[in-house]
Amino acid sequence: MFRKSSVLGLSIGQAKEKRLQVRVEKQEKEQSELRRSRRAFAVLGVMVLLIFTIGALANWRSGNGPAASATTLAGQPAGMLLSPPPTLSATAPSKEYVYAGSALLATNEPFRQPPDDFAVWRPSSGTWYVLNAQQQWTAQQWGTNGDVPVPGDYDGDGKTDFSVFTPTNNTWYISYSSGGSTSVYFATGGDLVAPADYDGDGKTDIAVFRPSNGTWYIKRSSDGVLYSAQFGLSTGDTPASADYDGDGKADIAVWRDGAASFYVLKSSDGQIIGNSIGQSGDIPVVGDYDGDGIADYAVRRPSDDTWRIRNSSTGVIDSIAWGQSGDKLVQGDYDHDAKTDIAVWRPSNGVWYVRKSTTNALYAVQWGQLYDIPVPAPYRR
Ligand SMILES: [Ca+2]
Ligand SMILES: [Ca+2]
Ligand SMILES: [Ca+2]
Ligand SMILES: [Ca+2]
Repeated sequence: MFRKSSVLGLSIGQAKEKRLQVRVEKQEKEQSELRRSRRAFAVLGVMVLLIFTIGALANWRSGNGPAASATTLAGQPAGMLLSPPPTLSATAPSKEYVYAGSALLATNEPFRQPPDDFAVWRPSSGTWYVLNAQQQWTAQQWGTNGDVPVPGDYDGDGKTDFSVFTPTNNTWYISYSSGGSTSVYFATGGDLVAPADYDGDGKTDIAVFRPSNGTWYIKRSSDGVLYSAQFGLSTGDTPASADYDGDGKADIAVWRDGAASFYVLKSSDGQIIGNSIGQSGDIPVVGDYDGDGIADYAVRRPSDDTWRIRNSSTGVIDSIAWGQSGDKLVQGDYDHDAKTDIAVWRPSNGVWYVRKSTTNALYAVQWGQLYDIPVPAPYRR
């Protein structure tokens, strides 16, 4: 040992040290191999995950993509109910009911809707201008001249998304407030856009009413399935979707001008109800004016600028003159009391005239200019 070590020119101590060094080097080599194999495993894992994600995305795209819905939509014949009504979700009701014995005393909304922001969309530049209650404003370009603004909360994050519908190619373009965007081919020429949350999942559903066959086509956000229902006439009916039965789902509904009536297909039980109010020539201005969570039938008469609102909680019709000829109707909850406020926007001076439901007093705000399109909603930017 000594000699060998001597031959190598090493002392015993040096030899021990050398052996130790070799051992350490060997351990290091093993550890480095282990690290390499772990790295390889990690890379492999990431690749597998990536492949799955791409696959899932591809599936999602093919399941929800424009082509799929376009084909189905174009292929829908006119007629009666073309597919079964949406199934009621098993989720809890959106309200708390307060009882005294069997008598319903009140309903408490656990999640109060955010207030509507003053907002306009400028066709010339495709820009959205939003002014919130704190007088802070924001602007975002989305859409081009000729588009129809279709604001809604399509991603369900509680913030309205800047969105437009392009009639020339029947495509919806949505800029999600949560990030990203999408385009969906959904409609044919002559369709009237009617986005609302029909399946009650908190996300706005892309939807149209087709006057030519009196049929509604709804792309349900909850499962991406196309739902269609024949409801309405080819002439004189205007979409008036809202939640009239208070189950948290928008109901398919029309305002029939010739009959001066609203017709509603209730989401809760599939029953059809009719309700006459006002007269032919009136404009529907549905909203929850009494704040009971149920949409109120309401119309505004251009000839006398009077709003006629049937309060769902009492059945009483309020008649209130508000605005003047040429004003755009922009009812919404601007004072944040969960009650819709009567409101108009005047194109000539860009002023919003709001009748606050809290005090019935006028609240006027200048926001927007001639040729803008008012698009009030809770953008929360
Ligand atoms: Ca949103
Ligand atoms: Ca929905
Ligand atoms: Ca409903
Ligand atoms: Ca209000």
